[in-house]
Amino acid sequence: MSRLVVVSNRIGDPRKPSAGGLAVALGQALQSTGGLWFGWSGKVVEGGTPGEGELHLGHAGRVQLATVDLCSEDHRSYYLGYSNGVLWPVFHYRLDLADFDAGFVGGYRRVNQMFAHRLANLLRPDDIIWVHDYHLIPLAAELRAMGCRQRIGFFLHIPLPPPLILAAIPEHDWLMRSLFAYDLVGFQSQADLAHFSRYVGHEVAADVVDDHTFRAFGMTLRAQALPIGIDVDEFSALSRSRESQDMFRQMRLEYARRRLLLGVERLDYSKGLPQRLRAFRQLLQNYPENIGSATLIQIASPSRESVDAYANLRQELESLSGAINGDFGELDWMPVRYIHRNVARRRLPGLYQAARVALVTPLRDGMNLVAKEFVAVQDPGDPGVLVLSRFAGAAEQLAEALQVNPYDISRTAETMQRALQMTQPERQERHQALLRRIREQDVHWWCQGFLDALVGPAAG
Ligand code: GDG
Repeated sequence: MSRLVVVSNRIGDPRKPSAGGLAVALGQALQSTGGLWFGWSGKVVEGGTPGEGELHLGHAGRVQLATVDLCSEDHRSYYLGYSNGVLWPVFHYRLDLADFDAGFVGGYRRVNQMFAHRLANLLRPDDIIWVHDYHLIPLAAELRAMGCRQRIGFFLHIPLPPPLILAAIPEHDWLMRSLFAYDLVGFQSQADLAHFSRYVGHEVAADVVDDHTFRAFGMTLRAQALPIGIDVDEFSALSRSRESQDMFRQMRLEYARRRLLLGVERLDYSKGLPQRLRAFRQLLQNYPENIGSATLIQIASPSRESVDAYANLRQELESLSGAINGDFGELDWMPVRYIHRNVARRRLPGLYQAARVALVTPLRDGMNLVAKEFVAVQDPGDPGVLVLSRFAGAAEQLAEALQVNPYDISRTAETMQRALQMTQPERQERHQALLRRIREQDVHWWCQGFLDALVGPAAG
């Protein structure tokens, strides 16, 4: 059997429960083939030489781990600058937040070249290579330039925007051409795949052989929409842990007379947090029966704090939640509990179970796993309600959620009210359908589906 090689910007230790479903699923696939996981070590070396990170080799069970350090200049240009200052905002439709500083792309390319060099020395001829996410788009092209002929697949975890938004990136043609060095490219949703098809059809006049096969630059690429899932059993098992149950009991006790609405995400401008807080304020204004009762717990775990847009967002959220509490709060009730800290993964299921409504209302999201985690741990007899943005990739699969346009503040408030008032039979019916879908299309289905497509017949 071929060995699986996974390449991602950050690598996780698949043996740690804190690793999360993706690391666990990839870890299982890697364990079964005695595979290799390659990526950035997470270490930034002050004053090191650009493009010359040190390689470290280690093991996690049967999985070989290979990590590379970044010097501060590479971290600045490849990670903060191009990946998170250009690709992340543009791919989330936020041209206004993109910093097209010409210097960043050089660092992005240099680090991809360095990763390719370090990785190429570790490869075997029959390896299957699976590259993850926007940090590493040109990796296969760099590997091919060095003579690597292995099967290489790429999965984009974030959305792919429509062609005219993509075309705002000065290097868009180079990036998209780089994708043709892969044998298979996976997207989260049909919408992303449609954008890709339109881009290559119009911008590079690719020969669109069929819905999944594209020919350009003398290369043929297969592309597929394959929505990522969660490990439902692993996450349900986590809900039975002592920490999770303690959390659930504590929240139920503390909020016995209240109704909890919950948001959990990294603090990121793609997640629609200010809009959500405004909609919650309208809920209190328009439906005053919620005053003294509805409580929004918003966990916004720290993320990319050295990128300016994130610091501004943090200020905006602090000021919005402070204003709502000031305007509506009472001595024994605060409407918003805004927590800018990470919550231990083992406690999350208990929090999800205590919530009557989950608010998953990103402005744009590749998939959104929080929506699926919430569904996974609800009590089927008395489940909570999922309010989901139509702009999350998950909306294509989770049609039975209450879907909203997060830019439409008053309709979102109305939907929050509808969620709070939903009858038990309707909640049960919707939850049953959602649970079935996330079970059928879980993370193992996703992982196997991608690998089967990658090792299937060559595109030529
Ligand atoms: C990218 C794409 C796509 C959140 N806060 C805490 C915490 N989390 C965990 C959640 C969930 C994960 O982080 C977040 O995953 P999402 O999918 O919601 O969002 P991104 O981080 O933006 O992920 C996204 C995903 O990649 C996978 O392809 O779905 O669209 O943007 O698992 O539970 N975990 C802990 N404490 C927190 O405070 N422990």
